[in-house]
Amino acid sequence: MRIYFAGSIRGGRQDADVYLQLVAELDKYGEVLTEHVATIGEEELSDSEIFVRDLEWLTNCDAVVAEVTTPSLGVGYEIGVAQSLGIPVLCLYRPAPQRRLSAMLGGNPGIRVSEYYSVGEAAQLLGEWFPQ
Ligand code: 6IA
Repeated sequence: MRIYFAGSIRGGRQDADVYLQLVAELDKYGEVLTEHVATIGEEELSDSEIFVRDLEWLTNCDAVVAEVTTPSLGVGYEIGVAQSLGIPVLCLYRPAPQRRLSAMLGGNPGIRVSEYYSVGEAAQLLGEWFPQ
């Protein structure tokens, strides 16, 4: 199982710690193609090299797991591409009083959006979503 993990980079890194823990969970289900989303430091790649590399991974993955609590243009784009290719998408979202998830995800019947409040809960959701 090749898993594309999507999480905010330029949209804001406040959930980077959560991404790290989710990637550790995802490792149980297959190969995580995009571990750098959790660990990212400065990369030497240009934006166009990043785009080409990530699109290559995205178009060749078996499943997309996106952490969508921190809004990110890149993550939204990746979800749209995956959906149009028929790749299963699971979005993980932590609700909070001061934010609302985009209707493009929350109202989208073609993807799964699951709410969670702790990484333990997210781990359980992943266990239910991935085929045994
Ligand atoms: O719009 P965002 O930057 O928040 O988009 C984040 C999403 O786009 C992630 O799920 C990644 O798959 C992809 N992405 C965006 N920027 C990069 C990147 N930048 N490296 C890898 N994937 C990326 C490297 C530069 C960084 C050191 C700031």
